[in-house]
Amino acid sequence: MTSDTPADTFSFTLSATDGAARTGFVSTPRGRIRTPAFMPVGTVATVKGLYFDQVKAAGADIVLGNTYHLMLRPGAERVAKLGGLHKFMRWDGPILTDSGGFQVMSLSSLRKMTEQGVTFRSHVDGAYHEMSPERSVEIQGLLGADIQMQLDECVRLPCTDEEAERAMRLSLRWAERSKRAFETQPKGRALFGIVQGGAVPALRVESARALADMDFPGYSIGGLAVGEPQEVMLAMIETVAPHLPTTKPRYLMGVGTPDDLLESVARGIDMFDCVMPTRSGRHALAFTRFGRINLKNARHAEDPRPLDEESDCPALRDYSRAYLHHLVRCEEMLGAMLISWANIHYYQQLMAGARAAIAAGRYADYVAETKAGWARGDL
Ligand code: PRF
Repeated sequence: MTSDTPADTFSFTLSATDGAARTGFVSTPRGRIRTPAFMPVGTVATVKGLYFDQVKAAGADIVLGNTYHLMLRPGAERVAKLGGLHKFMRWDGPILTDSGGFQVMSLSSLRKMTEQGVTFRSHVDGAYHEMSPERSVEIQGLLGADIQMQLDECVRLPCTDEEAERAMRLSLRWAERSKRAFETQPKGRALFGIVQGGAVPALRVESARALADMDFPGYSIGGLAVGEPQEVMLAMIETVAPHLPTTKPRYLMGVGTPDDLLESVARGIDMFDCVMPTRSGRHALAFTRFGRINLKNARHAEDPRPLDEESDCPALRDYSRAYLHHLVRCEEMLGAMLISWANIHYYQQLMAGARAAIAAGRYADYVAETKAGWARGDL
């Protein structure tokens, strides 16, 4: 097989490690995902404010979709009838879908969790819905997702040890059921198990080991970045990573800031997703080599400089800060679009730099240099 022949199976190849940091690629029938990877979030079949051409040109190999949102609108059966999510939204690379467990927790009202699954009221129209591990996998299959997530229960932190243990054990039972439900899907797709266990190291270890025994093609770490300080999140990653097989990708769900990404890569994480670059883009906050720049701020009103004149992204290179500030002040949609584009590009650059640095055995230097750039600012 030559390097550009699509794989017909799902696999993970490590090319280099540097301390606990790893670089390599995930192969799927729809293409390769270079790791460490940042996956832009396309909740309702759109990375908000960007064309998929821009997402791809920024360097993203994979995007994320959400079972919860897409089951409510436009509905999984409808997407399947229209030829699947890739065709529907015109993205031909790999797609990862989240299972819905986390979104039910954060968005719906009147949730009821039972052994069977979760019933909830839609945040869109208040209608009642049911989701079981089997139905979540069925929906992800109808969407045609290349990488799918088991249904899990994520609890906010802080929580009691009892609560963390109950949700972790339920998630393990749901992992088994999800895996069985996934068996009928086409070859080349992958289902990941999700580590839970709150901020309790023993529960995290037990969860990781039990999932590793079930032999998933990849492992997600859930239940973090849900209210705890960064140091707790990083400590949990350090606790969990040694219990996951080194030969499988590790995905830290819903994380994070550029700093979270660098620190998590240093502890062995391969994949990330987060709404932060696009959500912040809609709130006028740009992530750059020089740190965060809030374009609402009046100090930008007469600044003719672009966000980063050395970037190869037009959003960073070609538009003045004064113009971006003006668009934001006028609440013009182009402002949100340009800043979201700049942020997606910056996140991809950050991961490209991490991959190169790990391959060169200089990841610690890369982290130090990148953070020095944020601290120095651009003034
Ligand atoms: N579980 C699932 N999706 C998630 C999370 C989780 O715990 C998180 C937590 N950061 C984000 N997205 N299924």
